[in-house]
Amino acid sequence: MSDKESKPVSQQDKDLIYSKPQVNVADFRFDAQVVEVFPDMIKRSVPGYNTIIDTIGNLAGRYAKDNTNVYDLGCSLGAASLAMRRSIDAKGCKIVAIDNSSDMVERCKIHLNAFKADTPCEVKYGDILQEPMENASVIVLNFTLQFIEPDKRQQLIEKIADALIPGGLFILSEKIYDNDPECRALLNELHHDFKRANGYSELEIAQKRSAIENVMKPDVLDSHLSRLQQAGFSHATPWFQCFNFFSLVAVK
Ligand code: GEK
Repeated sequence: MSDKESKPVSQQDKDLIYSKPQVNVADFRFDAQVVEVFPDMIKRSVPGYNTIIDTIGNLAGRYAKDNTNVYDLGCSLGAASLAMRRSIDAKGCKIVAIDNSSDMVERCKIHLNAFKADTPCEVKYGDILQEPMENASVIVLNFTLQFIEPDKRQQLIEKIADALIPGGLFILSEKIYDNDPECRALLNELHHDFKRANGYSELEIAQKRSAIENVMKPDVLDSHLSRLQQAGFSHATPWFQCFNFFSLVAVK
């Protein structure tokens, strides 16, 4: 294991990926360079990220049932899996964390193996559209759906609904797009102020925006709610929103 791999998350590198001018800003990818700075990047870019991770842990403690699976879809470095593993006390429960970036998966395994826990966690390299899911009491999709092709999103939500046991919990967090141009501009400005306050320069904000715009396609809140309804979730409510970032819970 290299020095970098053994560093605690809190001491990992600062995100400087877009700090120098780039002639052509390439589309954003979850590659080795991003893995190095990911904990810093996501905390300084997503308002409420720590609150959302802590609450995912709390919710998993409440909803995880004995002898079921808990899925973390698009797990990145496993922050949600770690939070859930800390609070699940159901017996015979297993966490399955899946990501289609091999760099993320390798580092995620190191993070999860750094702590001992009673609940096993399997980290899998794979596409969440293809990987099997079954007998789930909790499924987490924390800022991942926005990276799935829009025409595959309904099919994924239906797959999640099918995999959940009755009473099972789905947690969905996303950046959202406001249809109203005035509100959209305001929420974007507030988000950019948040990034400025966290030390990102105008250049970093602008270059990251152009890197991500072809890759991440946010939906309006109503699309999320109607997808869930169509997939048969009987209860759904947003529990968190800060600017254009929100998280909801849905119960099957
Ligand atoms: C967290 N949930 O820290 N199959 C599997 N993984 C995918 C797919 C796919 N089809 N598409 C994208 N990903 C994490 C944060 S980040 C969000 C999630 C962000 C993965 C992708 O490789 C990346 O690791 C993750 O989804 C999205 O709680 O960085 O804004």
